Amino acid sequence: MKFPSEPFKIKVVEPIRRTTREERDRLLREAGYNLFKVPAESVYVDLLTDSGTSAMSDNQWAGLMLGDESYAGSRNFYHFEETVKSIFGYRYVIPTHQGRMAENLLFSTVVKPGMCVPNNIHFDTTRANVEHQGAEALDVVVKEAYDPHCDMPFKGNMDLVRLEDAINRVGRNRIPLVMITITNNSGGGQPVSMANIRATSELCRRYGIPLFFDACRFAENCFFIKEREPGYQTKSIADIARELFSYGDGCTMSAKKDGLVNIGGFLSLNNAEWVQGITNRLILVEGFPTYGGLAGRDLEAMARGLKEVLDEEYLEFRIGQVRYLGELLEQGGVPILKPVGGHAVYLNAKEFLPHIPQSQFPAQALCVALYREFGIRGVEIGTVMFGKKDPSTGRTIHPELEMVRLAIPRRVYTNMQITYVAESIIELFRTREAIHGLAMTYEAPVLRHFTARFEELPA
Ligand code: P71
Repeated sequence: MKFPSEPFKIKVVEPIRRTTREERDRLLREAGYNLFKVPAESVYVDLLTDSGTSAMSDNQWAGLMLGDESYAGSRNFYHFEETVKSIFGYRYVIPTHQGRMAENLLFSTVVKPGMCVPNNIHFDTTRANVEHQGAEALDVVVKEAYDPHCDMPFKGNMDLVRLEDAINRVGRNRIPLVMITITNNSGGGQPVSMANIRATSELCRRYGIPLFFDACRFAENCFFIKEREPGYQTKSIADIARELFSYGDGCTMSAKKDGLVNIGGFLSLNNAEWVQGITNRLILVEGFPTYGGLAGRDLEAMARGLKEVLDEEYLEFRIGQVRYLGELLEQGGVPILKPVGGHAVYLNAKEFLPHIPQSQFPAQALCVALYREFGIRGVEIGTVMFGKKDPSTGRTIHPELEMVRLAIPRRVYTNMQITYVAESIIELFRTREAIHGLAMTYEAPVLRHFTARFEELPA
């Protein structure tokens, strides 16, 4: 295995600043050991998220200059609409400023209190938007998704037995739609197979329940299908996408991922009645239906990005770069979540820092150490983000997985910078005994990971 060579050359450079360990130590103290509070300019390699952090191509930048900023009927909207229809195949296209607005518009129109929406694993914003309607967000992914060592090709698959049980338990009238997240972000960026999507679709159609995709990373999912699923090796990514979406009735998308833009999203679907309700709400909270909270130039960049992301040379580089980081880490003995997904490598903090109990936030401690020693920023996905308080005892219930996600922005970092990340983490692994646990000194009542503060515990 080698690094796939970059299928682009660099035309514009954005300088990044190296900081000293002393400076980073001070910034960490000021931030209460919360990486969300560290200024991005003091980060050398920023792997906090792959969302909205892509580098646009010269073709996309050129498109910005062709933005038509008319209030109604901008030409960029028609280009965007035609592009989305040609890839996804649904009748109506509704632009939004990002993914969670597409979710909000859909769920506020079709989800009622007491209902249930099954998904392989709901992403945070999707879960929050379902629950905001007074409904249950039910995760029905295959059980292997929760085992960090289980290496299988389509670990994002829906568990069809659990899905059918849920339909029978809840009743089909209380399930307004079923969703599939491609790739399954919360399970490690794992893909869903075409066979599983087809079978889910058949099950949903048998019960008369619409099927929707959370399509943020659809091109990466299609690339895995081409690579791993028999019968797809000679098909184009566009053909695979067309087949995949033909099994559903609509999708939500944050174009900040596979749309290769810094802002943008959309909702696309076939149901005319739903579109009417969604459009009315769109006008109230987001904007007129031909711009939906975006500038004309943003729509143009998104249309061009959605075409570029289907390019196989790009995807081979993209998936290959993420995978190679995983392989370098494995060769160095670093415990990671297997297999490596499409957009990120996850460090297994429980195994990386076995001397730190989960009550002392090992994944957060690992994030802190990675930034302090090497200027690299990852994100904690563990007790800080998902720990819950037992309402009767007040004690924390720890999540099963304690991870640090290293999400790779698209087309942003060179293979040499990725090598620096791998070497740094391997070095940190060698000296892991020196890393101490943390105590939380402040937490907000909801979404505490964004604003929590910590103190370092003595050795
Ligand atoms: C990621 C994000 C961005 C994020 C959002 C919230 C907290 C921290 C980071 C966003 C997703 C996603 C999926 C599968 C919908 C959204 C929302 N992911 N579905 O992974 O991964 O999209 O941010 O455009 O509203 O860092 P939006």
